[in-house]
Amino acid sequence: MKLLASPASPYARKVRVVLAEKHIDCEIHMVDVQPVDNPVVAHNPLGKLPTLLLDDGTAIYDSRVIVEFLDHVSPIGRLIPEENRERIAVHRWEALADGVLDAGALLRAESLRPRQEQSEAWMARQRGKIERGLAQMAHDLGDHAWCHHDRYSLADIALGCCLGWLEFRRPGDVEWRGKFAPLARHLDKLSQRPAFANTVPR
Ligand SMILES: N[C@@H](CCC(=O)N[C@@H](CS)C(=O)NCC(=O)O)C(=O)O
Repeated sequence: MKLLASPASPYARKVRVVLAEKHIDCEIHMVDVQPVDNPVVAHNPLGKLPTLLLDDGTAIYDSRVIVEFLDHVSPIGRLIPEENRERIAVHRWEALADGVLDAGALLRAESLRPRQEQSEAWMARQRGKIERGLAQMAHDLGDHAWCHHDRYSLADIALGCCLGWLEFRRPGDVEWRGKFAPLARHLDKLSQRPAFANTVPR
């Protein structure tokens, strides 16, 4: 298996953390997706990272599909529960964390455009999604040890990758550490895990 990734991508980091936590061997190729004819397009029409290439040539995307696949590749340290409501609860965390990232990426892209072309209304819309998403996750996490019930799961990994990227890119200078203490505490705790420490975005 080969994973096409980039050192800064939070979605690819989610997959890299899952690979490490589950001790799955996989070659990781860092690719630049900025050029129009980048090497990902040959495997994924969307040209996005992460893309996982299986040994038979099958390409799997996006990150949510890849992590679901990987969790079944090895029974070691299951990260997604089997039971329907439990599984959906973990995927809901993931959808929220990824959704905050999506809004963060849009906010960042807009802020990199020439000042006179930037839409304040569009940026405020994305900022609202980020702030509401973080508020919901901080409320749900509260003073619990883990996002979902009493064990480490994909929900924690998705949240950690989301917060790590916010800290790295600071889209729109959204100040979240002071405002959402449970999230700051959780990121600090997750950062101690080798799977997170070895994949810090850069
Ligand atoms: N929903 C996708 C998002 C993937 C994504 O947007 N990846 C970015 C890198 S962080 C990318 O490849 N962007 C290149 C592009 O959109 O052309 C996932 O979870 O995998």
